[in-house]
Amino acid sequence: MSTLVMGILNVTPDSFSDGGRWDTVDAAIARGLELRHQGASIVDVGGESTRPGAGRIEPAEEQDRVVPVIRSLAQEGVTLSIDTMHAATARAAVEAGASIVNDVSGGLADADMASTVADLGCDYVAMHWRAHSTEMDKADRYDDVVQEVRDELSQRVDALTKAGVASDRIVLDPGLGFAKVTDSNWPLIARWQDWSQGHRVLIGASRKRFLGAAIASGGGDGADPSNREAATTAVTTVCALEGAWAVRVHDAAAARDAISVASRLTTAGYKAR
Ligand code: PMM
Repeated sequence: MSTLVMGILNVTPDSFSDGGRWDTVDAAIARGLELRHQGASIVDVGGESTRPGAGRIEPAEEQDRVVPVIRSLAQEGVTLSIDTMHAATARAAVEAGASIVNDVSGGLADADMASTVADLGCDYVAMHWRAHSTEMDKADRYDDVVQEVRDELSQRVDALTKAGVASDRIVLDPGLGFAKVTDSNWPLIARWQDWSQGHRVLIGASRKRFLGAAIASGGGDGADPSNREAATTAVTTVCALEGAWAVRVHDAAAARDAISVASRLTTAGYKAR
């Protein structure tokens, strides 16, 4: 099956790349429909920013932001994931029509998450995570980043399955940019089969800082996240060639086109490792 596009819909005033753009319900619904039109098979709705240094918000405020948007987009037939670390928000979102819980903490931030997801019986994205946004850059300390991410994700899978989440419901994500400032990110993209342990894989590289650093090393201007789209699309192409389940992106049309190119190459005989 070809790689899916997960379009990012941050209903937040302060996300690093698109904060404040879709923070009214009507603007968010219009953006969700636009993402679908541009090729997103899934729209990922988030109400709490996880950009480096961001503070937490209460679940009630988060739900006020995301639930009306999810309810309306679900009525339009859009497949939705809820980007949350709060079990209560995961439940409210699934009850409003979301079918995937996307938890950047892999269940570490809320002790009720695993049992809630088991009860909901939905797909669950467990992302590699070490610390909240105010602390995460300091947690970029690895002897062997691929092995450590593999081990830490494996512990999350064990905890989730013990709580009753079906193993085939769990999607793994390396958490690019989370406790990974620049160089730690690349081996996780280059060698994702070495940490994914047979699970479906989601990669979220879109417009992140480590791409800015790569762009600068090639003489480009990567300081502004909006200049990182071509680099994002390059990562999407590799992910699609290598058979990732989905990519989480801001520009759904660019990802859709990159996946179409990868699919032609695969048909023409390109061999993934
Ligand atoms: N990155 C962000 C937010 N949520 N979820 C998953 N599964 N993977 C990611 O890499 C990820 C995420 C931060 O990016 P944003 O502020 O552009 O949403």
